[in-house]
Amino acid sequence: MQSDDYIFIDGFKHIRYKQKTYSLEEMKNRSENYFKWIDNRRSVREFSEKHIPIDIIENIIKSASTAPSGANKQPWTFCLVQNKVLKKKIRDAAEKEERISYSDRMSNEWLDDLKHLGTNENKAFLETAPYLIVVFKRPYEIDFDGNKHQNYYVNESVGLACGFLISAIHNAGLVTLTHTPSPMRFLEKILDRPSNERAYLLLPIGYEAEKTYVPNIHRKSLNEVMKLY
Ligand code: IYR
Repeated sequence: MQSDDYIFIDGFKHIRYKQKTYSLEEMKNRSENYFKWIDNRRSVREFSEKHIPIDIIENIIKSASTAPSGANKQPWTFCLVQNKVLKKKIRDAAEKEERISYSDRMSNEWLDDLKHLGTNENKAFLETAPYLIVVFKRPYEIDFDGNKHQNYYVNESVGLACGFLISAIHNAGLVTLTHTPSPMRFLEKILDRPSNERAYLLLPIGYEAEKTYVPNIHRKSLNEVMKLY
């Protein structure tokens, strides 16, 4: 019996893969519909406290963790915070840093650039959202003997995983925003993370608040973002 389900390359098993394909008409519809769907995603800063079953969030995190990564090292950890005491600790620490950032660390040009978004040092969403996902990058792994092993393209890999995460959140009909309190090392301490993890991004996740408004901003046109050669 011969099978072409798999082959070996340099002693490593490679399994047969076939991407699902569509007719050109279906491709046109699917690509257009996907664009319309994802173009509808917005960063939301006001959350409802409404509970969300954890298995939904677990599916979302599993989706994020399918992102490509350097040498398939998957150099990320998603800390899912639902504990109210921890959420308050994170909010207090984030607001402490943000107060300093808004008053001293950010340049006037930066503050001007943010004005139309209406952000400030108040981060109530860190307590109101039913869950926070704190994404950590892992620049290296530590083996059982304590030896360090570098990961590759760590920022790119974790950035891609966060993109997948945001898309999975939108797909579930939930909202999020990419929050980057700076510096954000307090997250490593509060969540007691191992020495090879660095806080990368903080995302509250939940339903939007009853009546939510978002800034009236627009995407760049295709002409601005694409150059055909
Ligand atoms: N980290 C701050 C400031 C901030 C910075 C950028 I760049 C934004 O796009 C939005 C906000 C905050 O979260 O408020």
